[in-house]
Amino acid sequence: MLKHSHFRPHKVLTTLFALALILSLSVGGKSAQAQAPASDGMVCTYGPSFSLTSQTGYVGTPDGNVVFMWGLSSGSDPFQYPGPVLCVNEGDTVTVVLHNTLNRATSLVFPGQENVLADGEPDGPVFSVGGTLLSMAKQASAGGGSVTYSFVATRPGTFLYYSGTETDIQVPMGLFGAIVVRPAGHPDWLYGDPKTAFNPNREYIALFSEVDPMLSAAMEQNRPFSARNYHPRYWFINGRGLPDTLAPNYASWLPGQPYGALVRITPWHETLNPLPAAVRYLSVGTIDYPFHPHGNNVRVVGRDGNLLAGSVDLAYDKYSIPVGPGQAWDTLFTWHDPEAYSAGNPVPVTFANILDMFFGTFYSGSPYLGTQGPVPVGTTIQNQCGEYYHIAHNHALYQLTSWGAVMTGMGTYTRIDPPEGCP
Ligand SMILES: [Cu+2]
Repeated sequence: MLKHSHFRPHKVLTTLFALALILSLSVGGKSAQAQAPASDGMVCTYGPSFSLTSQTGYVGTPDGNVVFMWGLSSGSDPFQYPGPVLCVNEGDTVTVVLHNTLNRATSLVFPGQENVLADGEPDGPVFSVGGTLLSMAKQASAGGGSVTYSFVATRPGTFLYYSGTETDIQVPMGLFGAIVVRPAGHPDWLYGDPKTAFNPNREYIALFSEVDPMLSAAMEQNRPFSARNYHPRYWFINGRGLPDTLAPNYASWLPGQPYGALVRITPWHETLNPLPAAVRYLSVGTIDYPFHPHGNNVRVVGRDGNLLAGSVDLAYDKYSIPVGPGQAWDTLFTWHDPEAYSAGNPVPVTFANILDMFFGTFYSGSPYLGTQGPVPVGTTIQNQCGEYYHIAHNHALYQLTSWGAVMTGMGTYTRIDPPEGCP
């Protein structure tokens, strides 16, 4: 049903794509809620001192399954997957106290951070007396152990933290999260360069992960699991699969999966909306995820804590964002409305009779941004003000499934609001 087009689609195509996707979503019986402004966007847990507690819990998947997982929560918060987004400023001395309630030792590593200390001593790999590698970092022992890690956040960017113990088990089981380091004095820049400025009301994160339910079952039942049998069946953004990715942050029906993944944007306008959105892409998966905001480019301005600039600006526009394991891509996202179609400047095609059309729950009833039109009686409509919805997804289409359920998994929407905003 989803026909792919690798050029910037005409707005009519945009609308039709959205319709096709809405059609596919509406058969899932699990429709997502429309978004209120405060309910989307990156959720920061502010530091620079953090307390993370490892614990067990369950996540819901789009095929109706419930999967046992591990997760890291802030302080005494209940189980969540993934861990909190730790937001700090460049130059901060960051401390993370890990409290371990699991029945096995665990630890945390902070790739991209230098001179990490564990309980005040330089951190590093831990070996047994016989020389076997036990962990990449000092461990918090099973059933109540703790370790205090600290480092100075010397460079802006987007980073990961994750378990340094049994990483082939503990990372896919959920012991990971993101760290956002904001440039000193400029919280609304991605890096210490004005070219990376973004609209602070339009800041997003897309943390990609995957889950093998057989690994989860083995851990729940305390059975051994061989990494050679690893076979992921679920692919997530911020811990949720489509259509749950569209639901608000802290949706009550997703208690262990607090973070949504809807990217909300307003068309570029010289005075009303001159700044782009920021989208920070990260992955803890095992292979590349060729993600794209379907039909739109992003501007890649940084990778793994490195501003793409030297003596010249090295930022570039990119259609597919193939986020590899452990990588971070810092991007700016702008949406243009070049044709400015409206009732007074109509789309030059003939529309089908209303009886020959299928209306998904997010369609406004009009092809014009900011306009709501008639939909057949009885149609459920979640469109709020004539906004558009447009797919953004992993282009490896088997990863746009949930154990075979198509058009779920690693996908979300871009929501395009009218320039005057949405009441
Ligand atoms: Cu696509």
